[in-house]
Amino acid sequence: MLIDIPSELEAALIDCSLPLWKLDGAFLAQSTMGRYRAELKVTPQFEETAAILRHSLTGEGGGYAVLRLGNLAKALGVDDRFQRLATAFAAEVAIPFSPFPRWPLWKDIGVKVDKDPGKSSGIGYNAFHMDLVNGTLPPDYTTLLCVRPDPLGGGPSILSDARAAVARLSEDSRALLAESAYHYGTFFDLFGVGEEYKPFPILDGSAPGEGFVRFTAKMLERSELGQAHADAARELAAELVRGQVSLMLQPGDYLIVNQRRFLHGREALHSGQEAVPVSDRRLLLQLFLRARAGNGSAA
Ligand SMILES: O=C(O)CCC(=O)C(=O)O
Ligand SMILES: [Fe+2]
Repeated sequence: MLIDIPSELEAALIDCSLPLWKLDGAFLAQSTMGRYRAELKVTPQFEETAAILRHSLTGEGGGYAVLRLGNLAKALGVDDRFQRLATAFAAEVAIPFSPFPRWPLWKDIGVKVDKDPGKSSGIGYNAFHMDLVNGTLPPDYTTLLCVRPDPLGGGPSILSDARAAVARLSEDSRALLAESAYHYGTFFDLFGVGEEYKPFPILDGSAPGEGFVRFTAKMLERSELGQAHADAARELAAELVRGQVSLMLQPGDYLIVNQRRFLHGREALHSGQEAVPVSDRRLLLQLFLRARAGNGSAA
C-alpha cells in the first residue's frame, strides 16, 4: 500500500526539528522514542497517518507499505534531519534496532559491481527472501529508505505474500517445508536476532501473522540441500514469483515490510552499472524493527 503524507503534515514536519537519537545497546533508546513521539503527535494528521501505516502492515491482508516521504526528502535533503523523521515514523511501527554491532542504526545498501550479484548491494536479481533468515528471531520488520533509484531505471522492488504462496502448494510439499532440512549463510556477531538457527524448517506450524515463513530463495543456489527438500523450496519460490507485486522506489520512498507476512527482493539493476559513478548509483538505507512486547507478533 502506498501512503502519502497529507500536505499539512508535510509542512509541519519540514518545520519541526527532531533531536539526535540515542541508542540503548542495539536499540533506539526509549527516551528518544518518547521525544520523537511528543514532537510529532501535535502535528496535524500525524496520529492518523501512523495509524494507517500500522494498519497496512498488520491489518487483514496487509503486510507491507510504502510511505512516500519524497517531498520531505526534497525539502530537507536526505541527511540527518530526514533520517530522524524516517526513524520517528519507524518507531511508530516498532522499535528500531541494528543487528550489526559495528554499523550505525541505518545501514547503506549501495551498488557494488564486483559483489555476488544476487546478494545485498549486488547488481543482479535479488531473489525472494527474509532478512536475517538464519536467526531464531529475525527482525519483525525490515525497512528500506530510497535515497536514489537506479539512474539507469532498473531494480524495482518485489514483494510477495508468503502465507498465500504456501497455501497454493501441495500438502506433500508443505510437509517437506516443515522439516528441519534447510540452512543458509553464516551467523556471527549479531545482536537482537536470537541464536543461529541451523538447520531450520521453512514452515513451523505457527498461525498466520505469527511465526515466519522462514525462507530465502537464495539457498537454492548457495546451500547444499537434499533433492526432495530443494524441490519443495523451488516450488515455493515459484509461487512467490507468481504472486508478486513489483514497484519502483522513488527518492524518499520508505518501504516497510512485515517479515511475518511478506517476503521481499529486487529485480536486477539495469545493465551498465560499471559506467555509473559510485556517487550516482542506486542507494538505499536499511533499518530493522522489533515488535514491542505485548504486541505479540502482530504489531
Ligand atoms: O536492494 C534492494 O532493493 C533490496 C536489498 C535487500 O533486500 C537486502 O539487502 O536485504
Ligand atoms: Fe532483504
